[in-house]
Amino acid sequence: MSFLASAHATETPLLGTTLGFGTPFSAQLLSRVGYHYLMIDMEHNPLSSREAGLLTHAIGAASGGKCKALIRVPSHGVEWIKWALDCGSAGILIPMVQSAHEMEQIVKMAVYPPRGQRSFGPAMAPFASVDPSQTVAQYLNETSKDIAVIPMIESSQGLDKAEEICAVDGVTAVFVGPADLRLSMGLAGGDGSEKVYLDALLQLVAICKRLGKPIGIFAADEETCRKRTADGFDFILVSNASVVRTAA
Ligand code: 3PY
Ligand code: MG
Repeated sequence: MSFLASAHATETPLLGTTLGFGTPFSAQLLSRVGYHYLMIDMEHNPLSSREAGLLTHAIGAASGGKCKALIRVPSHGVEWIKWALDCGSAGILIPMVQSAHEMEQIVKMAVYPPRGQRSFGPAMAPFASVDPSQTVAQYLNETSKDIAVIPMIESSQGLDKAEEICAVDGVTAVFVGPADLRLSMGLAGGDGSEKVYLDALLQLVAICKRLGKPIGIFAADEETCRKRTADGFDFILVSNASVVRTAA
């Protein structure tokens, strides 16, 4: 069971923020301020897989495993999914998933047989663990079964197909990309109070509650974070830029 399952069982969402810098020091610092997870964002930052691996290991070591590393891959390509998982991350976010068929393909790449076709080679993965005795065999037989595979619903098309996408066996949680979702609905900005948008969010929350899967979303500031908590989101990703802006 992925670490996000605990979020689903409580009223208080798990909180995380994004990491877009390749410096392990920023990962170490942020992993100790109380976030439940950090999202290493390879989609909107030119981070290499090597950097994502170093950041993943830095987060685990600096937080003693309390803070989990999720990696947002830049596309659905098998190489990104393989590298993001092989470095030992606790899960992957996959942008712009728009059909159950796409999701089935992603699960195949992310999960070992018999369910999927993930290729074997997690030599780096045990080093993401805080347990120094963790072996590749343990990773294969235990840890890899708890990995979070998280499609992002962030388009009108994804919204239309959300029920089928979220229901795919192997999807452990779901994440909403509000900015892209709004763009595809003809709306500007990362948040808003238009009925069509709020209805879409509640529809996605209802689907995930029905399926028993945690659902997360971006929130640019504290007020949005509170609104999305009230809407029933289980994990929230606070934008790092807004944290820095608030602090400045
Ligand atoms: C979205 O809101 O669409 C995002 O993916 C933000 O990076
Ligand atoms: Mg997006």
